[in-house]
Amino acid sequence: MPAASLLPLFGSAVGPGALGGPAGGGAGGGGRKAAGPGAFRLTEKFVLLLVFSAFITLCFGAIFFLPDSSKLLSGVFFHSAALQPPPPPPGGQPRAPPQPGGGPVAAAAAAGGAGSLERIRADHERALREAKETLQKLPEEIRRDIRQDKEKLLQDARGRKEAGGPGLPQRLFRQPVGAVGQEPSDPAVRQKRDKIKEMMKHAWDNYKRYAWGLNELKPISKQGHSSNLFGNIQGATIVDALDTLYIMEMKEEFKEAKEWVEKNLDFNVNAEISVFEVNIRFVGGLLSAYYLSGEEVFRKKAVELGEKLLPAFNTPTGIPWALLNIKSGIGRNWPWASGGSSILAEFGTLHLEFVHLSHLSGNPVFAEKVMNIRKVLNRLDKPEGLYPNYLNPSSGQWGQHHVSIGGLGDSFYEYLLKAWLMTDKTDEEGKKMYYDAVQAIETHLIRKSSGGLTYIAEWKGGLLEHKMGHLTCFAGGMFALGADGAPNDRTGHHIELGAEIARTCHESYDRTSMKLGPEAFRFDGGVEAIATRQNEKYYILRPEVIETYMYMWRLTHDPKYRQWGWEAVEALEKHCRVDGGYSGIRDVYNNHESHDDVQQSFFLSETLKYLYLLFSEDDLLPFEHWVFNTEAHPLPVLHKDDGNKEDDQK
Ligand code: DMJ
Repeated sequence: MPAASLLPLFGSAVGPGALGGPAGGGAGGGGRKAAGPGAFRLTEKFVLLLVFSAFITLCFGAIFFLPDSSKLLSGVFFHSAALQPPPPPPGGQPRAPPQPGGGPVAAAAAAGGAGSLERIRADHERALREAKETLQKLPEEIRRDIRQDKEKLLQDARGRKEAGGPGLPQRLFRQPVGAVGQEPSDPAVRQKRDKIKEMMKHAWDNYKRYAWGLNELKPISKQGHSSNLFGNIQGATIVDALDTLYIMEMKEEFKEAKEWVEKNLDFNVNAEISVFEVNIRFVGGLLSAYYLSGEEVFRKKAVELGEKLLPAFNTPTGIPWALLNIKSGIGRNWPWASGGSSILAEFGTLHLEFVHLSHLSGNPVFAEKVMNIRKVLNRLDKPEGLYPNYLNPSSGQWGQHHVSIGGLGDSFYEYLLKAWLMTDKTDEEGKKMYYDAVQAIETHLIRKSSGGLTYIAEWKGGLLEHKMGHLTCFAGGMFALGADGAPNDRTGHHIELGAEIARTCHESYDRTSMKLGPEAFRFDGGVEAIATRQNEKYYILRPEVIETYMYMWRLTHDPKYRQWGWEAVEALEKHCRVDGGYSGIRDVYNNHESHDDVQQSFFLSETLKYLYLLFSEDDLLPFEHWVFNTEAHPLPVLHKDDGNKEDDQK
């Protein structure tokens, strides 16, 4: 805007008192003319200076309010170039290969871009309005406003300090039941548990030695490993390991991890992250660390991170984006996902953490976001009662009809059940959705091989692919955990289903040379529970089979589950342990190890924790008082008789 057009505004606001001229229309201008340009008085000079500084500020403001040109360009010019290479093999979900097309993804990205243009325009208009208002004020008024703003900031800072965090209500911490347990009474079991603790120490010490503060460890090359799932948020292994260190009573290590979190865990970074991975590992890890230890820093960081994730829900349906830039708040979906869709296992695996974020922050917004996901899902027709893995966040319609209880689908089902359990069995909607889904899974996906092994196949538009992923093996534990509430007297049936899945998954381990399970195994072409494709023969230290052993042990006390767990310990020690930590294996059917050189953070948060619990007494993190998020981070059950006052007392 030209400076001249601002002058009349200014002249009428300053008034006669300021300029010493006659009152009346145009007095300010008249006064300036009479004095002549070379003879400005001090007040006039000050006023002119003010006008020009406002003008310069506006020009700079306009530059900053302009949208990020690279984003605009990619939205406008690169519609058909939205295909990007898929992210490298993930810690969590397996990623589907890139698909041709990519138009819907670009459209989705463009939708996000249109939203942000709107925001930018609104910001710009607001800034102009504010600048105009400021120009109409007397210098004394401006000085007073600045003073008041300063005081308010100081007051807010004082208030935050007293409350213990940014806007967090004060909260009396009481440690929930079972944060610590007894020593196992049987010396042989104690010895095994000690061995597992020693494994944790080996994994932790090497991470500390070679990759401290980075996300993961490369145990062969002895350096840090970074995955793009966390953008440039750092310290995934530290946050993922906190609660395992706590329950194993590795106090020194827990203390150093806490200090790192206090000093270094930083979410004010320009990073595009996976909402799902950051939620299950970082938010989940911080929440558990808080509930176990009562250290405020974990509550504060969890809520801070939760707030950073909220813009992911800014889609037409409220189904969140898979990827989010936590600085700009711009989201998008994986370029390979069918029709620009969000992924069931990703947006369906936020519920437990977000309910706890609301509980700990007093801010209902987190719970509202995840309850809305339920609402959207409940409005949709489900093919044969099944949930496809892809849902478009803009149209609210399913993408490709691919159903899986393994990658892309898995933890959505887990969270329905656990939402019900975590609310002390009051979340009836979650309960119904879970048991209805299991019914459909049993009818359409669960099959028995000719050799008598029960498996869960994948469903593609009505056709079955007789393949089961390592990830799917978690379902044995889930069926057993949900057995108690199963409708129509089917408790025994659900426990049996869990036991059968556990047996099948054990077979998938037992039929390899290394006694460690492949990423996926098949029941066709004359094989049962064996991987037939080279790219499905790897093992990346995943926990799901051991997770199922742990649930089956707790719920049946059948000693075979501890025996199978111990077989896994021996195999891990023999094939995955190296000087610099633990590594995944490229081919579990080979007699010689080819290491992948990654110590996944979930090895410390899940695999070792479930093993430790398998050899602990049932009083450590008992199921009546805790549920595990999908990364094995324990969250307390919100007991109804406590109201929303407090958690259980010891
Ligand atoms: C973990 O990150 C979580 O368990 C997730 O739900 C899927 N799988 C990986 C470990 O295999």
